[in-house]
Amino acid sequence: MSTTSTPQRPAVSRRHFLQGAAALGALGMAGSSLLTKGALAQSASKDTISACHWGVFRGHKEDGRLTALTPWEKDPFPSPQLPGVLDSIYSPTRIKYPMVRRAFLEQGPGADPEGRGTGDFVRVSWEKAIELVANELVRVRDTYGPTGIFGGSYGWKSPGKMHNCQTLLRRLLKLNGGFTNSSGDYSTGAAQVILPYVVGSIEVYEQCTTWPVLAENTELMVFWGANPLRNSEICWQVADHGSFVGVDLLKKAGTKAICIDPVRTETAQRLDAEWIAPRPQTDVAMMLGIAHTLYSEGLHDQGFLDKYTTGFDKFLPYLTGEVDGQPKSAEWASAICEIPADTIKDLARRFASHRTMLALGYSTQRQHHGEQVHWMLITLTSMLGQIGLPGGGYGLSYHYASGGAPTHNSPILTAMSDQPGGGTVAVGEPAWLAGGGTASIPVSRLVETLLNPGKKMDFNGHEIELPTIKLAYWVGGNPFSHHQDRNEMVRAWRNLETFIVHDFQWTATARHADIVLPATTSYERNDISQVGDYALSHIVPMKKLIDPVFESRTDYDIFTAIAHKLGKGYEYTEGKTEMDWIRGFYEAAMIEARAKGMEMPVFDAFWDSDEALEFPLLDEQKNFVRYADFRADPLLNALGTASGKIEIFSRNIEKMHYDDCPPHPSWMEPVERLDGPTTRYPLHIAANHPVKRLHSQLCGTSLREDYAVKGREPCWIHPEDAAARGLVDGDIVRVFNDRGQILAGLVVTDVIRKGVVRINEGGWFDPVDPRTPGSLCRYGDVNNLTVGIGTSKLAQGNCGQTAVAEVEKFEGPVPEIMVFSEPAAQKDASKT
Ligand SMILES: Nc1nc2c(c(=O)[nH]1)N[C@H]1C(S)=C(S)[C@@H](COP(=O)(O)OP(=O)(O)OC[C@H]3O[C@@H](n4cnc5c(=O)[nH]c(N)nc54)[C@H](O)[C@@H]3O)O[C@H]1N2
Ligand SMILES: Nc1nc2c(c(=O)[nH]1)N[C@H]1C(S)=C(S)[C@@H](COP(=O)(O)OP(=O)(O)OC[C@H]3O[C@@H](n4cnc5c(=O)[nH]c(N)nc54)[C@H](O)[C@@H]3O)O[C@H]1N2
Ligand SMILES: [Mo]
Repeated sequence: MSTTSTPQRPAVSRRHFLQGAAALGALGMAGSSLLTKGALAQSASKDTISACHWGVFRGHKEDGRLTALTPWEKDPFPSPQLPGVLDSIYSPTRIKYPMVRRAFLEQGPGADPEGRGTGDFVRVSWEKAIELVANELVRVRDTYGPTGIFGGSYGWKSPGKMHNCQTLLRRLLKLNGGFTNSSGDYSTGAAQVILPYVVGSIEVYEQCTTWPVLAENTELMVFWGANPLRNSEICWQVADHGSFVGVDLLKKAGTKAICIDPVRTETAQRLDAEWIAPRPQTDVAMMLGIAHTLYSEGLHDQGFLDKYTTGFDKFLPYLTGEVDGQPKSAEWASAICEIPADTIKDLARRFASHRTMLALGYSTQRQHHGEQVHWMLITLTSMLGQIGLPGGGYGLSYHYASGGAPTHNSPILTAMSDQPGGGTVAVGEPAWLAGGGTASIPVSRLVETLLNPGKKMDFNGHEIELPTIKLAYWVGGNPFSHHQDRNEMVRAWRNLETFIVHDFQWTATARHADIVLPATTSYERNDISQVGDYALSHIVPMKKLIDPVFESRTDYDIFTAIAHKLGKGYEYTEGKTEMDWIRGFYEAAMIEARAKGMEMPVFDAFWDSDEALEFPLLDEQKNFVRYADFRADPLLNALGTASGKIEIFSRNIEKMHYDDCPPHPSWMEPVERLDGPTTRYPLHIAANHPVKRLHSQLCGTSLREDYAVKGREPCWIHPEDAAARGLVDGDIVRVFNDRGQILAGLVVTDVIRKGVVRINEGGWFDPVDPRTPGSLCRYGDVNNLTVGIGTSKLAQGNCGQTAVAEVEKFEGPVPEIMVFSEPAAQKDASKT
């Protein structure tokens, strides 16, 4: 069984961190105090500070009820989603009480699994709920072994070092003897597995050359499927919105921008970028066409390739067509991506003749054969030879969590370990990396596992045996939103005997659970975090703003109660309260700060100040250039690859002999794509990340009124595609393929490429008949349409951006949406 895991969101690489520390000493900042007495006194009258993925804010309370969230004074671009955050606390979709599915309660585990999602719940007491959960954890462990329990529980749980519900879950499951874990994530599942072979690190979450350096040096900024002005609205920790500042710097500098994307994005519009819209999923072909032009016109940098890379000689016969008779010329690429050959050649010449930064997003690897795109981009930029120069090369996180916002010189807050008795651990090295589970599967292969227990699966050079899973326990994630091929998933879920969920929202996942436990939001408990995944500019108190609403409890309290029931209460808590843990994380940071020559205020002063604690920004970090050190000395600063260089050909991958992941970047047809050779439907579905949501979060709030069309999830379509189908703006349409069907509300717009429709991920799944897989989704969950296969045998990532479908006008009576209210049976159910 492979235990390969990859960290989800490392903040800064260790190397940068040490550089920062050294620089600080040089600046003679030793002993400087970070929070003055004046600053503490001044803030006494302000509303309470708190924070979440969307940023720092202050909560205003009247009569015990939160009435407003005001953006933090220091947030340069506060998120327009904040009103939705407030609404999520009190919305009709809030889970109020512990609930159990009636068939499960009356007939036991595994009863009537087809009835999941029908909303037939019974309200139970907390005591009863805790007992049911504890009994199930013991029963399934004793019957099937610990791997019968799935605790992978992926998703965007709230930030906060204390109430990390996934750590809390794994801590409990470890005390119960173990569990099946998951590795990787849905964001960069393909790239994070292949890039260690190419550049020696997962790279996708590494800091990029900073925005100020770009503004000063970059002549051509290419946003390749990358949209900072939407995707950096949030962070995995607390959003700093530094990418918005960065894009403004480019705007002021007048930097020329190109957007390669089926959508003319917010970023493209803000920068008046040239818009190039290839067929989705054909980017590798287009990059090959550019690379071929560079080579055939002698524009490539052979010196860079010789000094800093290996394997170009093995890739070249593929590029020129020597091995397969097909030169990967601009003309060849044009036939695949539908961008004129002249445009492709022109791009090659402009890239080579300017200081060019290629910013690549994640969507292009969330596709069948998604491993190839990042590899090919790095190959292309290696040929351009600008990697490590100020403003040149490539960046893989300019669009994400404000990558490129300069990193402040701060200590890293520790967090609770998922190893009972393990104390605290450094963030960026999650405990589940070291501890793992008893077994582990690639995160997006759960449905495959449920359908094929015992099957052998290829994964990253290993063969893993898929475990038999009978109980899934989900906290802080929404698999009935995030996973692909919803109907296959609904069928697979029937193999579970028990499904337990904590959430504060009646998501489709909660609706499909057997036991639902109401968690608090972050705003009903205390916690602590850092601002900016890359910026790390402040340590911020995430203060409790109101008491828990209805019967909700913190995940920590819920798990503590279960641990007590299992006779492991003390092991679980180590005798510590919420505030004990938070104080501990802060005080560990104090020690680290002191070692770096900075004096942080004592915890009580920090906590009572209602302020975020700011850390200094050093010139060296402000002017950070990715790979400058590697470029300066490739021997001393060798990469973590087998050769220490960028690998355009990988012997390690070659040894795996995978038919769907060759040893150098290659164009391979995905299972389906727009105008593909075997594709049965005429429109590509771009399942992008939503503007006014975080995935499915806030879909149940008043924010929906800003974007829903006749109450449905919007479906953007090009005017010509609409006209060809007799459709007009505002129509309710049915979008369908062989896998599923959804309703959506039509938005006719020319900011989308012809042949592509856009339906954002995260719309709540609302099947007309939950007992019948394939039933119409009334609201518009796009994952009814996407494919459920893995990207390749190498990474087994998800393919959330692989889907084709057809759109037609919906005829007949429009079904009422049910998913934004409580499950009906709740109201008349009596307490047991
Ligand atoms: N087709 C397609 N599918 C996709 C994508 C795509 O691009 N296209 N994107 C993929 C990507 S990149 C991702 S990251 C995933 C996102 O998938 P998820 O992260 O699963 O999506 P969220 O909607 O953020 O779900 C988080 C859930 O956790 C709950 N929650 C938050 N805080 C807490 C807490 O403290 N305690 C408890 N108990 N619950 C809490 C929220 O209410 C919410 O229901 O989706 C993936 N799916
Ligand atoms: N507001 C908001 N921000 C978010 C999130 C959110 O839910 N809401 N989610 C966060 C998370 S978890 C993640 S992982 C990141 C995701 O970051 P990404 O995966 O980069 O985001 P996407 O929106 O899926 O896609 C980015 C762009 O790629 C384009 N695109 C799609 N397919 C193709 C293609 O085949 N080729 C090309 N060239 N372009 C294509 C899309 O049109 C879109 O403009 O975003 C994060 N930021
Ligand atoms: Mo993600």
